[in-house]
Amino acid sequence: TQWQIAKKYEDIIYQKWNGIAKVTINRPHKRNAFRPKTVFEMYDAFYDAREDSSIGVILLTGAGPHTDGKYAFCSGGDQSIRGKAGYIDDEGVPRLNVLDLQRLIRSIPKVTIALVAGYAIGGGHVLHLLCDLSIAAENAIFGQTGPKVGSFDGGFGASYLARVVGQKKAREIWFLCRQYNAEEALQMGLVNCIVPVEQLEAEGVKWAQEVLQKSPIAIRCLKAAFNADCDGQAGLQELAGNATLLYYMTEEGAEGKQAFLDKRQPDFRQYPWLP
Ligand code: 2NE
Repeated sequence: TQWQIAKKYEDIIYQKWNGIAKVTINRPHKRNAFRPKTVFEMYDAFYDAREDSSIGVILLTGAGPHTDGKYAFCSGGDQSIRGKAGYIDDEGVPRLNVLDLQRLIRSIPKVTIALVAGYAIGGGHVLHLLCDLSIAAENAIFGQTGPKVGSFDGGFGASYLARVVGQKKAREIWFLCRQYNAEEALQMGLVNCIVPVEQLEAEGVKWAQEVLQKSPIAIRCLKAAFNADCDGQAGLQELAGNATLLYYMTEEGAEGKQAFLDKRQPDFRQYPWLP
């Protein structure tokens, strides 16, 4: 792979190659904990990937190993800048902007794949959870810490986790704040496969290339359908948005618009009332 830098950022590395975008959290000295700036940059990169029609798959990963040899995907919110009402940005504003990023990852009509080496902890664990697929390195470690560090994620972090691993396991993960290795994560359906750490990116690229050979509209509708089952009216909006997109692409849909522009009555009689 010959990754090309797509845009320069401070806290992340954003690259593209052959239909794949790669977002790398680049704060290894903090186990890739995110501050508001990190999240704004990730949001910007994911938004760019969403807008770029040549991109079908987005890989999310963490830079590493750090100088101490340890790997991390992401260790959640940067506790050193956590203030009284959120994570403090450069202007002194307290933020929980990772929630915006969560929704974007969830609804982006492309396939997101988390490549997890080392720690996926706290809000970092939720980010991998929200990706469509997760590939773990053998050294991956998963867990939530909220109740230990005075935080919690009662949104996707609780309800979607329970959808993925089941209610009992999700409650265990949050109530006991244990750490789980890659094998345990695979057993509970939290990751799709495990590979040696040196093969992690190659495996992610391989999965991405398989996805890229598939029909973009089929994939986007399936992603929206999987989301709709869990996401209430927001999920239905996503799914219905895809139905509208497909309708616009039909002659029948175009006739309505054309008739308006032509200042005539629309002629829908040529289109069948299918069974
Ligand atoms: C990730 C973990 C388990 C790694 O442990 P270990 O022993 O391998 O590393 P160590 O020494 O703890 O960390 C290395 C350096 O990274 C910093 C540490 O402070 C340390 O810095 P120095 O002492 O070398 O200067 N570091 C690691 N994680 C950090 C973090 N999240 N914020 C700031 N600095 C961090 C271990 O480090 C750990 O448990 N980290 C904390 C995990 C955590 O509790 N994250 C926050 C959860 S809450 C959250 O993310 C959240 C939410 O619940 C709701 C909304 C939004 C966010």
